[in-house]
Amino acid sequence: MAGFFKKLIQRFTRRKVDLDELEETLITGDVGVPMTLQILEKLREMGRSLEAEEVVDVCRQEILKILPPQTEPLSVPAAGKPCVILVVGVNGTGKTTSTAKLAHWLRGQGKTVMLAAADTFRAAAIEQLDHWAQRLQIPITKAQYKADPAAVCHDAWEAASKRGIDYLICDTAGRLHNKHNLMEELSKIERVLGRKDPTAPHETLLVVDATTGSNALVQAREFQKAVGRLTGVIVTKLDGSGKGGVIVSIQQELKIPARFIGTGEGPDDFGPFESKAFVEAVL
Ligand SMILES: Nc1nc2c(ncn2[C@@H]2O[C@H](COP(=O)(O)OP(=O)(O)O)[C@@H](O)[C@H]2O)c(=O)[nH]1
Ligand SMILES: [Mg+2]
Repeated sequence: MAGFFKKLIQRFTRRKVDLDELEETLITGDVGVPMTLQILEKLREMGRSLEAEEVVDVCRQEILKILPPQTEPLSVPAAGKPCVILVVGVNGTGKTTSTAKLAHWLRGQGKTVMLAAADTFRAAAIEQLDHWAQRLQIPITKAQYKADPAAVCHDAWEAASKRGIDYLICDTAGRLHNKHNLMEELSKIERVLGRKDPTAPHETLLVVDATTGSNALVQAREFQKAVGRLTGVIVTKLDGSGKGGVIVSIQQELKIPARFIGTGEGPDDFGPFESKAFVEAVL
C-alpha cells in the first residue's frame, strides 16, 4: 500500500518541504480542507523549514488528534434481543460484501449472526448475499426480488429473536439516483424495526469506497442528512489504492467515526478500524 505519506517523503527527498506543494498533496489525499489548514498552521507555527519525515510526523499527530481513541467497534446486544445493524450506502461501494465480512468477523468474536437480504431492488443482490451466507454457513432471511425490504427486516428480526441471535445485519439497496424512494425505504425499515425493539436499529453503518476519494465525503453528507443517524462508516477498498484520507474528512466534518475497514474481496480482508495503524500504515 503506497499511501500519500510515502509519496510525500519520496517527493521531498533531498529538499525542504514546500508548503504549497504540501497543501496540494494533502488535498489530493482527501483529508479535507479543514485538516489541511490545521496541519499547515501547525507547521507554520513551528517556524522553520522541515524535512519530509518531520512533516509526516506532524501530519500523523494532527490527524490522530481528531480521530477517536480506540472504542468498541460495535454496540453490544441486550439480553434476548438481536443487536440490529443496518448497512447503507451507494451501489458498488461494497455493502453486500461488507455485510458478509462483518458477519464473519462477528462470528470469529464468538457471536451468533443472521443476515437479512433487504436489497430486494436487484435480484443479483439477493443471490450475492445468499451465496455468501452459504459459503460462510451463516443463516439468512431473504424474500423474492422486489419484496418489501421492511418486511424482510421484520421477518429477519422475528427469526433472529426467536433463535436468540446476537447480531442481525441488514444489507440494503443503494440506488442514490432515486434518492427519495431510497430514503423512504430506509426510514420504513427503521420504523418497522423500531416497533419490534424501540432501540433498533442499534447501528447504521455507511459503506464508502476509499478509492472514490472526496465523493465518499459527499455521500456521507447526503446520507447523514437523509438518514440522520449514521453511527459509523465502513471504508472499503483500502487495499492497493493508498487512499484513505476520506476517513479523516468524514470524521472531522461529520463526526462519524470509521468503525471497520475492508482491504480486499475475501472474507478475512476486513477488521476494526484502528487509528494508530491507519496513520502509520494506510496513509
Ligand atoms: N478490492 C476490494 N474490493 C472490494 C472490497 N469490498 C468490496 N469489494 C468489491 O467491490 C464490488 C462491489 O461490492 P458489493 O458488495 O457488491 O457492493 P454493493 O453494491 O454496495 O453491495 C465487488 O466486486 C466486491 O468484491 C474491498 O475492501 N476491496
Ligand atoms: Mg449489494
